[in-house]
Amino acid sequence: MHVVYTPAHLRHDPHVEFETSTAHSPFEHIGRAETIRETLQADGSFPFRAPDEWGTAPIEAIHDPGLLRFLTTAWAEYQAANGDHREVTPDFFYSSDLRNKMSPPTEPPSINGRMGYWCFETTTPLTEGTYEAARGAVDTALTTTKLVLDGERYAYGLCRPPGHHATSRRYGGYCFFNNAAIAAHHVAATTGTKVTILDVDYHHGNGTQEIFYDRDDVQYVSLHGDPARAYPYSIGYADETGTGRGLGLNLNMPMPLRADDDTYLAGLATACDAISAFGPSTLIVSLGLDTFFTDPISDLAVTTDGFERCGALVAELGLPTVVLQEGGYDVSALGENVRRWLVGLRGS
Ligand code: Q9C
Ligand code: ZN
Repeated sequence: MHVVYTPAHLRHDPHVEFETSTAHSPFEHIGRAETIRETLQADGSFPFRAPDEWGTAPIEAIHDPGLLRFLTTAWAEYQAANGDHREVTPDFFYSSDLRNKMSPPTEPPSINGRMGYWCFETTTPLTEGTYEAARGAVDTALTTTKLVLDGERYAYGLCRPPGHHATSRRYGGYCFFNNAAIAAHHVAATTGTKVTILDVDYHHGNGTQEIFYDRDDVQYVSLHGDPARAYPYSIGYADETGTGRGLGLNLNMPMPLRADDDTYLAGLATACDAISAFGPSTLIVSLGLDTFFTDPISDLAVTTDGFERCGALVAELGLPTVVLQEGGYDVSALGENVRRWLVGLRGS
């Protein structure tokens, strides 16, 4: 199984995250991807390659061109307007409720206003090289996808920053471009076949759900901490099943507090039944390891052995499978947890 990796992710290097009313060192940092790289390289059975360059067209197929335009220049524009800041976070968020009974909000002219127009929360700082890193993660996702379209059974893209919280028009949740959504659309658009995104990150992939909610060519299936208690709070409930042509093709499976391996795997088996019923040509896995029992920001209780069982259960679908990295914040265990999930998938 090939691993696609680029050091471009090192350019997204936040030192501060505003979360739970404190400024602290970020949970999402360069050490995450580096420990995964080191663990998979040390294993010796995962050949590495760099991504190809895909340009911006695949991003604009999913995201508002305004979001792309904003992210190319926002960090530099912020410096020019506000003086030197190592990293940049909005201090104002647009809400359509602010303009109740009026025309909907449009992109404001000032950089401070635009920060809050394109971003939806406070934990996702822009640093000097964030845009290049986010482009590298998209290139990684697309190159991993191409390996599978060209005939490899499995491939793993070490995407960082992650992607599944990024909506068609907003960034947040450590995510800038939705790597998995861009990959899924690429498969659907270039092959004319159906695709499933199976999202096993602890957090609901609100961005991916939003992007495909009305489409009948991409199914979204997610297991995640119940949004009644877990980020992103406002989305991810079981009664969100799709709309229009997409009705019935969005499956949310909120998980109870401290769900263990057996509970989680029972949910995953149900998810796999729904995937088989849809009959996709290709599976894209949004792989988060933040369901781990010692993850610092999550509350499920999956173990390292459980991750290998998850990979093996997904392999039983018998589908060409693109695995893309999302979250996972217990850095001491992250590399081994990814490795064991992939070992389970490939069967040895
Ligand atoms: N107090 C991913 O795993 N912070 N993103 C949650 C809870 C943001 C997670 C705050 C979590 C984003 C890709
Ligand atoms: Zn997550």
